[in-house]
Amino acid sequence: MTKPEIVLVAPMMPTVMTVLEQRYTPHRLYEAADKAGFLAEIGGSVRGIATNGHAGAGADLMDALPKLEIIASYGVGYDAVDVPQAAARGVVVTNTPDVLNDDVANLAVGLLLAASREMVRADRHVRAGRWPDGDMPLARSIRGKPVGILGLGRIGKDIATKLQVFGCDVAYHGRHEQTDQPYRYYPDLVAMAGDCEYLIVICPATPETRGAVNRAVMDALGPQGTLIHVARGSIVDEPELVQALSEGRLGGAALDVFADEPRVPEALLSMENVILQPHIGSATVETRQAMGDLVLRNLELQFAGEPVATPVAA
Ligand code: 8YV
Repeated sequence: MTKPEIVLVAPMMPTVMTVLEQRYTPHRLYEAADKAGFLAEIGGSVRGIATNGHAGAGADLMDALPKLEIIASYGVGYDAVDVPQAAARGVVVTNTPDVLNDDVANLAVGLLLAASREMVRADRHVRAGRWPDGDMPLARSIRGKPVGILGLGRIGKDIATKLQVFGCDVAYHGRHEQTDQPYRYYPDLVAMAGDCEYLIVICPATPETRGAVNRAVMDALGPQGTLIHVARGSIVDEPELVQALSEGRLGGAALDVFADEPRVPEALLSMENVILQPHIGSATVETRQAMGDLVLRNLELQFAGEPVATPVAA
């Protein structure tokens, strides 16, 4: 039997790629210099796309693949996939929910701890040989501190559970109150930010959440407040963030995601009160393997004519 043909928009980890190569005929779009020419050559027989949360899949790519059945994305956020276009063509879209909750939540909590204890600044203090000249200023404890979570979804709930172990006072904002959750709900994001010392952003990127963390939210969080961002760059107004930090209207930030990755605003690079990460929320061997396994499972089910495991709602 001939193997189904797949377009790979971005690579996955090597163990996943090995299985993919055994089962399918992969076409590596990310290696092609002339992408349009490459697609014109192989596009006619391709039945699937494997992509990731960053690269996604747009209508142009779908246009080049008339036999396309499935877009399997290696990530939970699917804002870079044109889901309405896929739905209009009867193309199934899948993502990798749940399997990455633990590690993304760990990064968010790790950033909160690192920011509150100034761990990155302390590391620089030691490396620069400044310790013999004096101790670091005292940092702040997180016990009892109000932490607001923007987006109490799967990962947000995991973050909240973990923060309870540290004794934080957890609140959340989202579209709806979740009455089965023990945390305080704020229908208004600015009001929550005003009452919190830390704001953790972990909601999906949608047209509604674009720029949701704006100047008013940052000013409400204030000079004693820290923004922790592990969702998508588009949710935070990045130029406003840079300005709020440089003017001292916002106390600090710990950022894993940016508006134009892998580019990071120059001004952030020299700020002592900012921690920068290169979008590594799900980047562990175990989680990336689990994400890859789910991509493989969805492709397998689709080509077996069965319902996929984790479809995205159109
Ligand atoms: C990945 C992510 O960075 O799941 C997401 O939405 O942002 C991440 O897990 C990405 O999709 C993998 O390349």
